[in-house]
Amino acid sequence: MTNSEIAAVFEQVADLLEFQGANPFRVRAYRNGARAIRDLSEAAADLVASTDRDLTAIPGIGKDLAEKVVTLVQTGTLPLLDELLAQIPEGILAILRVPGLGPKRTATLYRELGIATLEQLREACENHRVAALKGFGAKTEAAILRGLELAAQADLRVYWAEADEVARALREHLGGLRAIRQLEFAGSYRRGKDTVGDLDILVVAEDSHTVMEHFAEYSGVAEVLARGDTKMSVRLQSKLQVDLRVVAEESFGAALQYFTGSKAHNVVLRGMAKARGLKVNEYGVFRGEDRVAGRSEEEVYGAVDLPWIPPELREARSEFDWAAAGQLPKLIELGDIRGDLHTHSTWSDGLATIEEMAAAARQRGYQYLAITDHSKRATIANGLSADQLLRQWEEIDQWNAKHRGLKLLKGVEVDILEAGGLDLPDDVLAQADWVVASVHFGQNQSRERITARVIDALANPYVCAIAHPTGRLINRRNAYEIDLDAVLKAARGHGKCMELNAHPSRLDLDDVACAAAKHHGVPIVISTDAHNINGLDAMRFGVLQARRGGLSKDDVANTRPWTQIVKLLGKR
Ligand code: DGT
Ligand code: CA
Ligand code: CA
Ligand code: ZN
Repeated sequence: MTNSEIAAVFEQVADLLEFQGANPFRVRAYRNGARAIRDLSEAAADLVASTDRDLTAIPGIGKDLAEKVVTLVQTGTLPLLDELLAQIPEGILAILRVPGLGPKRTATLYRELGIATLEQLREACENHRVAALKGFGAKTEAAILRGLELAAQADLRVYWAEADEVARALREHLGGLRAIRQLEFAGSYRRGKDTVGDLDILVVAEDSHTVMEHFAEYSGVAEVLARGDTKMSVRLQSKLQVDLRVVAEESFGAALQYFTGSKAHNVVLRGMAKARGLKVNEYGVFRGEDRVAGRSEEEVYGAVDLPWIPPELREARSEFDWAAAGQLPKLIELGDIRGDLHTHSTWSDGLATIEEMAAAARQRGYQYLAITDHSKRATIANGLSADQLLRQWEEIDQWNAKHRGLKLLKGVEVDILEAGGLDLPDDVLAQADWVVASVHFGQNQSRERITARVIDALANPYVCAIAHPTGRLINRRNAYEIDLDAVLKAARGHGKCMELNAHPSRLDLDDVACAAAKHHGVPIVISTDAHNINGLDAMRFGVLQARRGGLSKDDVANTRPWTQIVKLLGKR
């Protein structure tokens, strides 16, 4: 079982317990456990297999959860989950996954209206019986209908990070085969798209039969969907489909280019080739019958007088213009990042202490780390009052006095209140090194209201960046209504940054919005929003999205030393 699968089981247990009205602390333990496992940098299954490692050493994993991880890894199932599933109508599970409908509301719908299937839910919304329920209303009802749509799409695509987990495991599995001479992943996964529909693998091999046999033996394969001479498709237990193609060595570059896509990018490339009297397909570039290119991607692009284009840019946006003008950006790399400016500790809803987070940041070679715990409005996240925050900052001062190399920044993630304004007074914010502001409440307000709240926050002299600026949760919640163009202009005017939240479920701002920020001259700050040590490793997902937005090192604030960021913000 992969970490994502284990985490999904814990999330499901938490949902079902909450649906039943179980003790909130017990529910929370499972949610924290899910987060801890999802953020692990190594496979939980490997930890279980090794004799000298203790799962309870992972913050958020106590003795009970550790045992459950072992059970899951060893048997693939969890008795507690089976028990819960037996007690609850089957359709409830699907309802629980509908964006905007938490376990509490699902329980109300079941109790009051007897809703136990998605179909019943849709019907009740369409007949406005949901709006009539106490605590629901017309807006919520409309949101549930939108959620039903989103849920239907969400079943089809996984987070890039999940696809990456599978891709790595498959690469390891196939890598052991001597018959394979070259292997690359193509498709949306190679382009670093935030979600992936299926995985596409290309191999050059001495003998395709052996490769296919070995592919089918991968332990995660649930079903072989199709098998031909050169192509094979399987469905994994996780439901993800994987296509494997065996190609000739002299066609490898052409096939890699073709199957990396995007389709829109390939259409443009084919058009350019045609204008030169050439034909491009997955076998090569041809003039008449003659193959003039195909072994490498460089050859293929070279045939139409273009430099090689990084896969992340291949979306038929600006990449061909840039390439033709010799102005492809030098894309940012993970190694350019010098610090993380949005993280949590045990002071609010994090699972690691300030000291532990600091040690982890040093291990990652960072120069600075901002601890940005929640402000008090975020009650469910154990948000801090002004007094608590000032005490925390004293502790940070003391830490800095004792350590060299890493600078810990006194930060806060301050809530932008529903009625406008910030959750902390200016005289407190003034004492922080770094302030991110975020909308957690009032997300259903009108576009005008939310935009005005965010622009007001940008105007506050102590706010440095807006965190996860659109509030989207991939596959689970649409972005709230916000005029991003107006927000970016305001950010530019006030000399502020915008966050690219690197968490795989957020990636907010997304690639297109990052490009827009660059266009407006607004620096992006890539932050992990880590709630535990391993959460810091999400940085690479953020960097990947930034690359898709065409960002270079200079476009990203936290590639600079801290003193330069201070200058950038015009702070003293
Ligand atoms: P996904 O899997 O939905 O996340 O997205 P992709 O981009 O990986 O799409 P997929 O797996 O259907 O195909 C992989 C690539 O192969 C795609 O990006 C471009 C290329 N390709 C596949 N089918 C066609 C086609 O009918 N025409 C063209 N021009 N290219 C295609
Ligand atoms: Ca694909
Ligand atoms: Ca495919
Ligand atoms: Zn946060």
